[in-house]
Amino acid sequence: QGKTPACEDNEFRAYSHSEIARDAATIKNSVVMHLTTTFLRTPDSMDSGHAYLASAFSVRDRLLQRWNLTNEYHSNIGAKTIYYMSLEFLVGRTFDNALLALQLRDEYAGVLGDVGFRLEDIIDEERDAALGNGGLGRLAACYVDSMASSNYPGWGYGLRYRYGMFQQQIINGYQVEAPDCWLDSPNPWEFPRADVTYPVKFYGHLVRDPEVSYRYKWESNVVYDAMAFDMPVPGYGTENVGNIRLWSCKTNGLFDLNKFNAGDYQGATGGQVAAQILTDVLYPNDNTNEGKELRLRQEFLFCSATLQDIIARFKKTGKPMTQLPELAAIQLNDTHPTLGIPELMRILIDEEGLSWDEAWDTTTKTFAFTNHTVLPEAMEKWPVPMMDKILPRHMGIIYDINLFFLQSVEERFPKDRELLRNISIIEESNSQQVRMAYLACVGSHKVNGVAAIHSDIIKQTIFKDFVRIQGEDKFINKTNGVSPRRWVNECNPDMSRLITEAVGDRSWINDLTKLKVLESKVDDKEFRQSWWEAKQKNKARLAEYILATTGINVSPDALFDVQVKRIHEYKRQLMNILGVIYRYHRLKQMSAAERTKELHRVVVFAGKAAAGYWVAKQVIKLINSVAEVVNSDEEIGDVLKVVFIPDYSVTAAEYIIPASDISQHISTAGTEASGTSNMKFVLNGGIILGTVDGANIEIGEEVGEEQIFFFGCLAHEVDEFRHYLRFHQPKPDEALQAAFDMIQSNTFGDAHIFQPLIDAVLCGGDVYLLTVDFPSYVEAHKAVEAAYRQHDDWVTKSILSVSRMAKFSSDRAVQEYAEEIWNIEPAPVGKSTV
Ligand code: GPK
Repeated sequence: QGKTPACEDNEFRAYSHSEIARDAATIKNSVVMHLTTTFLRTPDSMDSGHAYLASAFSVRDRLLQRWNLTNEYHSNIGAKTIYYMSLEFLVGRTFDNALLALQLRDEYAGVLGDVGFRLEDIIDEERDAALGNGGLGRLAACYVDSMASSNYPGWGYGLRYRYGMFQQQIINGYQVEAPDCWLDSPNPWEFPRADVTYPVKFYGHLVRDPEVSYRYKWESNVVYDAMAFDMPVPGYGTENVGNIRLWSCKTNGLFDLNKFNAGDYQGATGGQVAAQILTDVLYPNDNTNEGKELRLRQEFLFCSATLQDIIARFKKTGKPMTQLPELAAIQLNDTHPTLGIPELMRILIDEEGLSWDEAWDTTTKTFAFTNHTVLPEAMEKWPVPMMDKILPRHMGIIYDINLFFLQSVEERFPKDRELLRNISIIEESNSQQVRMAYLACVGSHKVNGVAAIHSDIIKQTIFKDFVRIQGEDKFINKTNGVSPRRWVNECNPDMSRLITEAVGDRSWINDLTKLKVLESKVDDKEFRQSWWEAKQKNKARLAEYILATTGINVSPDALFDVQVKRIHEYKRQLMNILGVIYRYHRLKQMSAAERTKELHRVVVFAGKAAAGYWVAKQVIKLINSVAEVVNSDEEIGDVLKVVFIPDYSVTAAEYIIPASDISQHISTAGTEASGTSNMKFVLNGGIILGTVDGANIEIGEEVGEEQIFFFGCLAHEVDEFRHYLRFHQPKPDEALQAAFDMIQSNTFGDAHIFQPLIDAVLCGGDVYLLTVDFPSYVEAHKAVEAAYRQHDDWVTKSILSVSRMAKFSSDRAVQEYAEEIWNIEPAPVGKSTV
């Protein structure tokens, strides 16, 4: 109504389909146009910031054009689409990634070079999109990258947080959090969609349908508008462009003009403030559930807007709602988006008029669920009274889902009260709680873990009874993967050039099985030399980065020993720094002559602690205190350096990972679901020092035991050790005791501040088994050192490892999901460009 009809002009259509020319003059023209008309600057007043923005907008033009063509094509052929729902997308930067995908990097470097800018400096002007905490959020970003590059019609759905992952400052050795105001400067990589806006309701009351007992009308006057912002996701070597659609709370309609006119200015904007906060901040929790009411409302805003959008798109086909699973597959990235299940039920029953059984069948065929952790503190549970107040209709639907589920179980296992209590979606504790993992499991047709060991563990623990009831086939494994575009080609140009030479072309970037040819290069002297030099160059680049961010000078000739990830007790950064302290202790005992024989080592840490995680923050303080003492000890010099790089991010990882010789993945066995940086390190020619946990195990299987350093107790031994340590005093070995002694004698400042860390081991039952694993950890380090001294063998390990890493591409992972869970096929737009 009131809108012009679709365009009948074929010239218009032809223009929209003809690809923008790729020559230097066209690029230059487009950059200048954006500089002058999008940013109101002249070439004479162009600084590197505006050079970035103008270039980025000109690249974005190309992406948006392809975005349109991709969506037009997919809707024309009626392609089934995968919707990846995730509260986190840890995207990082886009400019370089897009230039590589479009294969226009050299062209842009040339054009910018003509006006006196280095492409590397321009790339550095971009801020990370840090809408995630760690592995889970980065996995989501890698998966949409793979969907686009493998031509699967796929969208990510998430929230457009105004403040992403906080910026970490280190002040006096402590972490201090500052807001990440990433949207303060223009963001070329999002496209606002004012016309894609949905109302999302909260609170209110229910009116029962007079005819159908389970159908309700939900009435409330608390309604917020969620507006879409689209982030194009360039596919590499294809014309497909994917999309991440992020919701932002729109507040204009909530301005209270009457209150304003009456002089109540604060009251006038109160409603706006209440709404906006819903999409203001990313909760900085990794592997922990905070259980805050605002978080629940955030999750619902996300789920409701997303489901409304998916259904609106489906309804354009005119097909009956029961056919939704034929055109849409929805993947739940952990339990955070689980409210999508009752929200779809509500829409289908209350608004679309389906029967309960039709709605349930449609819902369970549409949803699938990925679990990412077994840590009890991470399990999402919401108090029933809270859910009932905020989402009365959904609470009712969850009760009914639970009732029907328990009835069906009761039929098959009559009188097993304990079984019913164990599997109930409602936990009958003092105050009732909704167990989101159980709801996600019951409402999905497939449940998967993220590495083989993890998928086994969830079948034996949290989902044990569900396996018995719903059958083995529902519970499967999908080992994680990482994008070779960002995590090799983009972050490691020198090694990538070598691989391209060995393979003969760039096809490996979309097909890591091609890495196999590296195996034939392992004895090629020249190749080996270049391989080593590429690593040394990456180490020199990291040394510069370390100097710039910490002021510490490190030598690229040392062994680079890296642990970068969220700070968490289960990841055991504490064990690492205790190992460093023990090393320092030994070095101090040696004569100067003995010390000259020691292998030089740079120990690098980086990672953020959740703002409220006190123990993790003390670990950061301890690392920085040790660094300060060790680095200024003239006796030690370059033999040992300790570095904590502040503000770990995707971009920091792109500097750090290609420069590592050895990286540590040392979680207590059975606690790290998969890990994904382990894959990135090995793909960049680094070697792992790790426990028999998560994807370390499968990496070891692929690269061979010569190429990985394992230590520590095994997952099936953990319970027994923990049980023992609950009743017996843990006994640190001499090495660990020496480290404790050094701390307690105030070597690293006032020992009192670190005593709680020691107490957690000696008096708190040593839950993460430091006393158990420390001796083998020290031995493993010795083995690493001996191996690194055999320079030639080390290069062999590095090349062989990379050649055997095909399995850990996110392309392989996404293909498995597509075939075994989503039932969806690639739909390439136009021709391949590789
Ligand atoms: C798991 F439960 C969670 C979480 O809240 N955040 C998060 O990043 C991680 N994860 C696991 O800890 C990793 O082992 C895993 O590789 C990653 O998710 C992706 O699956």
